[in-house]
Amino acid sequence: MNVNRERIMQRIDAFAGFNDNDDGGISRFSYGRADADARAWLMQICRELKLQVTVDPVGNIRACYEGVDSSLMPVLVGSHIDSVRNGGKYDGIVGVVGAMEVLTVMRENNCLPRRSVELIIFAEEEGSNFGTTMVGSKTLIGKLSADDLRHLHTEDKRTCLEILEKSGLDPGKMKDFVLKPGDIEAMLELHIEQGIVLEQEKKRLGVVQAIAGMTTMEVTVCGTSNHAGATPMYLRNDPMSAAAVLIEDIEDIAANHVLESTVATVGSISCRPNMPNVIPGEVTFTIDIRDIEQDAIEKTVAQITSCAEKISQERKVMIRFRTIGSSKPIRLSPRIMDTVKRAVSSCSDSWMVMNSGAVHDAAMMASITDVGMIFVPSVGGKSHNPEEYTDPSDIALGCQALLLAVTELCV
Ligand code: HGY
Ligand code: MN
Ligand code: MN
Repeated sequence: MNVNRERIMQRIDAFAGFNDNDDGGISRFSYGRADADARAWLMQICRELKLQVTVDPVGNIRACYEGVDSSLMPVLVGSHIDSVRNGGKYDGIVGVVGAMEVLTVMRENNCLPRRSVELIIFAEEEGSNFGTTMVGSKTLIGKLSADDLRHLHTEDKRTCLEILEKSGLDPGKMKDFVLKPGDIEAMLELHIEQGIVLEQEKKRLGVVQAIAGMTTMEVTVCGTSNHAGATPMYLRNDPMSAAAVLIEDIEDIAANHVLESTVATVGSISCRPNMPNVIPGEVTFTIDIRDIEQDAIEKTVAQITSCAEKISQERKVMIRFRTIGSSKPIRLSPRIMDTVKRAVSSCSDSWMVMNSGAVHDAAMMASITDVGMIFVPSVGGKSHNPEEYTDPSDIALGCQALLLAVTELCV
């Protein structure tokens, strides 16, 4: 059986058409208009493939290709369709279209797998609405409860519950959908690497062995708001300058004082009252800390908070931290890695075993089943921006490897 490269690229381009943005990149937040249109289009194709489509109370989609023996647990294959703001057209979508292609080819060949194969689309993987990544998969495995969702809100204070209910979803019913160990045979996710390793190593496919963990924190620096012109420098408790010093320390800690694999990013910042002629009263920013080793993440947090204490005393500002979300690093299942290695080696000898610096829903699903991931190269290592690009021949190769891996697991 072979995947159809032209159909794969047509579907990737079709998803790019579902976009709430008109300035170059893709913005398709879960529960938004473009997301709703993309989901409707995807579910239509699933119905045409005679798959049984279900949407759970937080918006995860599952489309089942019935297996012969219903007593066997299914194999899941999929990814996410939501995006960051002004992102690229391949993040998540390559895995979704890859999974669609697997089920399409199976249907075209009248496959009768022993186990059912389910396409799965996770809602709110990017966390673009609420700042917490992987909300769909975290609720699916019971890591987030309906009650936890009550505390999630958008920048303009719309609550997660409000947004889900507006989309016709009822997260209170999620407990009937939570998956536990033994419910699923395995899960596979094809994804763009979003880094530069495959390109540097001149490899076309990656077999993922570990996925980084992450801690996302919100930092609030409180000082004294005052007149920008009449307040002499020696009389200021300026939270913006204090934040600037701390942000520089954050970069230095991650770059030089933990592990080579440690990364930390200040990706969003705001201040109040946010006026050119007013010394701010308060500055708030986020830190996204990641590593393959959990103790490196904890060490980074500890060093950042001790720098903050020093700055707080020297500059007479108050600095407080709030953890917005976290996920531990995971090692992927050796059993599934072997399946993936067999699949990729049948497609090409240009492959390597590697880590993922990005987080993925597969990392959440690893707590209830064995997971495997296949990477395809990101040109220039670019992702989460409109220049994100992967060569169609690499995408088709990744889809072919995914087809072979799924076939091995479900027959
Ligand atoms: O942030 C990430 O690693 C993923 O793209 N959500
Ligand atoms: Mn992704
Ligand atoms: Mn992403």
